[in-house]
Amino acid sequence: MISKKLEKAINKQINEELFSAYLYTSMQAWFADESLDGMANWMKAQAQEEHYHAMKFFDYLIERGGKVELHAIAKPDIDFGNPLKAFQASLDHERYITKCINEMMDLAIAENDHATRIFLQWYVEEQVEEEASVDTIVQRLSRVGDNMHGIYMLDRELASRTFTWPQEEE
Ligand code: OFO
Repeated sequence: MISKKLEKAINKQINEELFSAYLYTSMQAWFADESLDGMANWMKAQAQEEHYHAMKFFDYLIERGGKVELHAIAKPDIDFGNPLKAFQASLDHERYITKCINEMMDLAIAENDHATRIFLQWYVEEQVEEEASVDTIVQRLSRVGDNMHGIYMLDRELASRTFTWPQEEE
C-alpha cells in the first residue's frame, strides 16, 4: 500500500501531466492558426505523449492500492507570440516538470518506497529526452531567426512526428 504522502504527490502529478497535454493542445491550436501544420502536428504528438504519462501514473497508483483523485485542469495560455517563444515556453515547462519528478523521487526515497523509486526512474530518463528534443528545436529556431524559409523547412520536418501508445507490460 502506498503512503498518503506519495498518493497525494502522484495525484498532483497526474494533474501536471494532464495540464501538459492541455498546454500542448493549446500550442497545437496556435500553430494551426499560424498555418504551421508541421509544428501543430509535433504539439499534437506531444500532447498525446503527456496523456500517456498521466495514465501511467494513474495505473500505477491504482496498482499500489491508492485512490486516484482528479482535479481541475488550469486554463493554458492561448497566444504564444512566435514559434521560438512557443518552443521556449515548452522547454521552460519541461524544466518545471523535471523539477516535479525530482521532488517526487526525493519523497519516494524519504518514504523508503523502493517500488515508487524504480517506477519514477522511467520519468527521470524520459525528462532527459524531453528536454533535449525541445532544446534542439529551440536552438534551431534561434539560428533561423525571422527567416521564413528556415521556419518552413523545420515545419516540414516536424510534420513527420507521430506518437504510438506503448504496449502495456503484463
Ligand atoms: Fe513532457 O513530460 Fe510528461 O512527464
